[in-house]
Amino acid sequence: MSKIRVVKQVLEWNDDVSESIKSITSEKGVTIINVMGSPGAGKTSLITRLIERLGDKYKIGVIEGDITDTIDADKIDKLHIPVVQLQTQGACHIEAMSIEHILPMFDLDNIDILIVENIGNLVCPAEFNIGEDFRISILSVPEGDDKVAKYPLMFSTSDCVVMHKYDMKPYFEFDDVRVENDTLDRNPKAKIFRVSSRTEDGLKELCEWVESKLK
Ligand SMILES: Nc1nc2c(ncn2[C@@H]2O[C@H](COP(=O)(O)OP(=O)(O)O)[C@@H](O)[C@H]2O)c(=O)[nH]1
Ligand SMILES: [Mg+2]
Ligand SMILES: [Zn+2]
Repeated sequence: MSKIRVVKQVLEWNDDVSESIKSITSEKGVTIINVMGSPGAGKTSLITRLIERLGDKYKIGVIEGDITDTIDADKIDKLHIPVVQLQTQGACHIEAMSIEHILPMFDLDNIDILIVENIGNLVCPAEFNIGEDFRISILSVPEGDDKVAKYPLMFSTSDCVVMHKYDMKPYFEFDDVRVENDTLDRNPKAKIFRVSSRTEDGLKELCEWVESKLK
């Protein structure tokens, strides 16, 4: 019988680090939310709205994941929220090791919710647990109603799917029922919200759901 030790690169030790982040945040009562979606789906806009609506009641911190620059972190900083910009320098997803490294930069005794804006990408961010308590995936109306079927992993591993920019629906052939069915077929427990960060429709319901998921 073979005694060769086998280690599966990255994903296996990524999960170990993810679990160690979870034990730290459990002790500190911090809820980590992993926000994923394409570039331009409205991740930063939605996070801003969540901060506006929940920021009086909860202490919120943000990790902004981007390939380069501090454009999104600058926006969050204006809200007077503790924020760290993670620059992946080309990598197209966030790994748990980066979150583990950044976590001590926050005063976790004074954070209830840590929101992570993942790299804009519908593919590999979904493959990496980052110590999150739950995942919100955003699919905006202009991206098209076939994206759950074409990029199933992200939507099937998310606790919540936001159909975003819902104010744009009259201008696109976007079948919201198809998105809902494509999601629920793969992920029957997913919560689905139709939201506009512009008109703020649907935000109240989303915020109530987020609150129900906090530690
Ligand atoms: N019509 C409409 N535009 C939105 C909405 N949310 C965001 N946007 C716009 O979409 C663009 C990308 O938003 P951003 O939040 O930067 O997306 P991110 O790249 O996913 O973080 C910006 O021009 C926003 O003003 C929305 O609910 N409705
Ligand atoms: Mg952004
Ligand atoms: Zn990637």
